[in-house]
Order: sequence, then structure tokens, then C-alpha cells
Amino acid sequence: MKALISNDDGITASGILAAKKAVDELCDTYVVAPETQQSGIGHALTLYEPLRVNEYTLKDGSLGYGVSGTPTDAVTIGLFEILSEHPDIMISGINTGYNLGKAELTTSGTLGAAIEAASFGIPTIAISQEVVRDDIKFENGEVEIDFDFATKMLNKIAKIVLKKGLPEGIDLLNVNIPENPINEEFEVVTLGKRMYTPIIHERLDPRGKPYYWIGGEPYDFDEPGSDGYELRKEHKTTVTPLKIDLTSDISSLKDWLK
Ligand SMILES: [Mn+2]
Repeated sequence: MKALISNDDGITASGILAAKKAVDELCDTYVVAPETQQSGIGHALTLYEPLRVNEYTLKDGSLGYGVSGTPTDAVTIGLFEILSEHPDIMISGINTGYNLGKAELTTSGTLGAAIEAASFGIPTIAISQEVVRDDIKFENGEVEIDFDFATKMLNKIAKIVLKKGLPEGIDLLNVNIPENPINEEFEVVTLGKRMYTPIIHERLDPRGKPYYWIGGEPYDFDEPGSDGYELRKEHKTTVTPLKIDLTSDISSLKDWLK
């Protein structure tokens, strides 16, 4: 069996090796990921620049492919240039920092890569590790994070996906790993409300003109049963079933148009 592994933190990030380690015993693994930090890039596709693919020796000595673009670019090149056939599973992550709630999933590059693979019918897992320390979330390369528990949980759920595929109507899974887990179970949860209140930082450039930097403050805990609550407050490993089809209620729109 084959696994395609990508991420949005870049090919040199520690989390991608942790994902590879989780499925190395189960599959032939192919690591194809952006060369640079792409967090927040969502499902963007590069159409106006050429893309380069460079070979990297990963820290476990294996070969990886770094793509000079977005997570979606990396998955596209992985699927149609590097692999000769579709993989049995695709994994995006392990992201440094959680990916929670309705609003953030479309800006997340981790989810962008996952959605791209899932759109071809490949059973896909997006997986993210909660980190309480904000300063290391957007670091390139190696970060001081213990991914051992995340690797263990990913191995567990990947085995099920490889054996059974995903249930009918579910295109991909969004998994979040707590920093201080209380057990080794998966808690099935809904997407909660948005996780951050946007904050605009205005500063002045050396010529006195303002520039802006988007940041965010996390909301308080969400409702029980939602991903934000169960991960952040209850310290559970959460999994949300997702589908790509965003179509809403056809009949109510038809009525509304009358
Ligand atoms: Mn990221």
C-alpha cells in the first residue's frame, strides 16, 4: 500500500516526519510538501509561476520532495507527477498547532492539502498537534514538540482507514491531538465556532506609511461536543468527519427565488 504525506509547515518540519513514522510500517510512504512555511494559505493553487521540485534528505535518511509552492501544489505534483497511481491514504500534517472550528478550516493549509487529496476520492486524514506555546507555531524546521502521542494515535486511525476506507459520505477526517492527553480514545466532535477574533496590528514602515499585520486572539471555550471544547478543555483527541461538498439547501433556495 502507498501513502502520500504532505503538510503546510514545510518539508523540513518535524511534524511531517512524525506523520511518516506513524505509517512507515503500514505503507510505502511518499513525502511531497511545500519547501516553505505555508500556514494560512488554505487551498490556494499556483497558476502564474513555475513550480520547482527539489529532492531533500529527510532526518530519517529517506527521500522527500520539496515543492516551491503551496500545499495544494505539493499534493497535485505528488499525485500526478511523483506517484504512478493514487495512494491508499493521504495524510496532511502533523501540523504544529491545532486546526479547529468552522471558520479556520478553509484558511488552513493543512486542510487545503487534505481537501485536494480527498477531492480525488483518496481517504484522507488531516492531523494537528495542539501547542500551548505560541512562539513556535510558525517556526520552520525542527521544533521542540513531542509528537510521540500524535504518532501513536495517527498509526491507530490510519490502520482503520487502510483496512476499511472511510464511511460512505465522509471525504476526510480532521484530527486534533491534545498537548496533555487524558486517554488514548478518539472523541467524535462537531466543528465549533471560529477560534480567533481577528486583530489588525498597524505599524509604520521606515517611510512613515502604515502597514498591517493580521493576528488573532483565541475565543473562550466552545460548547461541549465541539472540537474546540473537547480538545482544549477536556484534553481529548478529537476527530471530525468532513465532506467537501459545500452545497446547502436546494429546495429552500428554489422557494426563495419564486
Ligand atoms: Mn501549519
